[in-house]
Amino acid sequence: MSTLGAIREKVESGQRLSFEDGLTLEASTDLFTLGDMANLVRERYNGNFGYYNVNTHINPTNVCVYKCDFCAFRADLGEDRAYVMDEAQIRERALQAHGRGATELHIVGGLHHKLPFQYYVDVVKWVKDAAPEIHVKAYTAVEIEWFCKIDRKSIKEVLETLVDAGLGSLPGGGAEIFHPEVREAICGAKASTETWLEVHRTAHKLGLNSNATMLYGHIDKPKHRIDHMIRLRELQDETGGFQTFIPLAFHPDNSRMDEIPKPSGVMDLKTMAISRLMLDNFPHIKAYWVMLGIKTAQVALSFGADDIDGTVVHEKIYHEAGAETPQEQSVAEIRRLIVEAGRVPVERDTLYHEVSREGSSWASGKRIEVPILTMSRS
Ligand code: V47
Repeated sequence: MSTLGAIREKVESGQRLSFEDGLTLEASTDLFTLGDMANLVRERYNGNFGYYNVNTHINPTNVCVYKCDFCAFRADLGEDRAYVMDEAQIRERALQAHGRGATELHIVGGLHHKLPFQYYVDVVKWVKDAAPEIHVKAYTAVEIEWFCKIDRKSIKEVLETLVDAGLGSLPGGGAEIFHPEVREAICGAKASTETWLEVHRTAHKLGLNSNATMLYGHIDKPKHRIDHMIRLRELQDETGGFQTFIPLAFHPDNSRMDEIPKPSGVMDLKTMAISRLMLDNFPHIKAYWVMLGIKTAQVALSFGADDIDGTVVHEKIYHEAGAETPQEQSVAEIRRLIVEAGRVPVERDTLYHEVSREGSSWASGKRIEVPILTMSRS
């Protein structure tokens, strides 16, 4: 077993941490040391910047063929709370987002038993037609696999069709926990680990960037989380296409795992710090305020995170699962929280270009350069 002292030496000299190092970090209760090491890496990669964006979510349908144990959002066909957004609603949401200055629409939803792939393609087209400047970050790898199944197409063909419709990048959802001991227990029916990774590999080869997530704080154990991060790190070594890692804290309410307590504040900050330390080739680590709560997200800016996501508006997946955060944060409030945490607020677009705003319009400027160091593999 490695020691925290030996790990600090590795971190300071930019050496890659091993699986065993990850377990040592997980076993430690020395939160300040973990945070301090993560902060070193965070500042090495992102200086003093604290990124945010102006975005909105659209969940086009909550009807889903799968019944993942952790999900409080899904509905069955014919259930009272089941819905499918139509063209007018999607266009209205895109126009509303545009009117509020959003640079990004985050679109994810259920895998509807009856909707054809064309509906999901049209959703992207309707948004781009209504608000051409908006970046569409849409459809998790799980949805992409579903589209392959219902339309008998390869991953590459599905992604190319969506790119032609206006898709800009892939969000990181659906990753949950890759280790089979956990994946099979909580969401065994949906896209396998290999498929999730293959979708992102294919997207990166097509020149699309994507994010990655990890759903923690349910039946997962330290070895599962470290294994998850190492699988992502290996794919990132291969493709370099991931932008941001987002550890997602499990919200139990209204799910089939509602007997499990929410992860604690210590676990949230530890997981953030360990993510920053293990994922040495990911440019960004996001503290998604919707699920962490705005107070923990703010503190996380000193525990490895450099980004707190966006204004959000219309979030359903967490709010159905008991998130008590508001639906929306104003830009002024996000900036205030970042400044108070001692960071310099930078509005970014989805691909980490700095956004400059003059009057009511916005323009993406230069890509924010992140000095990814070559890690020594020892
Ligand atoms: O894959 C579902 C998670 C994810 C619950 O890419 C739950 O920028 C906790 O991936 N408790 C979707 N988590 C959200 C997502 C995301 C969020 C923010 C930013 C980005 C990005 C991606 O939400 C799902 C699942 O892991 N989830 N139900 C729940 N009860």
